[in-house]
Amino acid sequence: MTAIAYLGLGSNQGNREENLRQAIRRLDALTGIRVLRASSVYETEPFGYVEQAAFLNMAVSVETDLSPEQLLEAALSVERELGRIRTVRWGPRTIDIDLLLYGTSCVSLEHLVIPHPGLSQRAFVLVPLRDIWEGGVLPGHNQTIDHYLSLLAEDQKGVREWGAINWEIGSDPSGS
Ligand code: PH2
Ligand code: MG
Ligand code: MG
Repeated sequence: MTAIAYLGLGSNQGNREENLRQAIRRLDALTGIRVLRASSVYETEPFGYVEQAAFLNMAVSVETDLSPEQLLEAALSVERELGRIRTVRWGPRTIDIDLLLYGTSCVSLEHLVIPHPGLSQRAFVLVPLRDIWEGGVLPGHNQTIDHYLSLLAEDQKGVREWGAINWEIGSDPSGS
């Protein structure tokens, strides 16, 4: 059984663009994960803990044979490979990979909730997701992305289109 899942990526430390690019390439290289589409990249004001640098945020869709828990573990392994060190909650990070959606499934475990519980309140997640999400209606909530975005009209001003990442193309001296 394969599923289509959506991941949210964010970086506000180091070479933010390269961190996103490496994260996508490494996810795609893992057995059982194939990256399908990548959203535009957005530069976003920090949310929650505001005394930190601006983020680059984006979303990707993947086709996966992994279970939700295996996919979460895969995302955390890529975070670790890219040198993420967890200090302040919601604080600066080289890379954050969040599991946003897994097909039309709802998951409610202590360490994993899908759809991602912050999704509907965060313009920096919703705006990139809107670029690539085919589903349209949030599982378990029956609301559209546009509905949530209409409630966040003000917050969207902190989300500016920044560019695109060519994660499939280009030479990579480290060979990864
Ligand atoms: N991630 C957080 C906390 N705050 N703010 C922005 N703009 N983008 C993020 O990805 C982000 C954040 C915790 O995961
Ligand atoms: Mg996050
Ligand atoms: Mg996270």
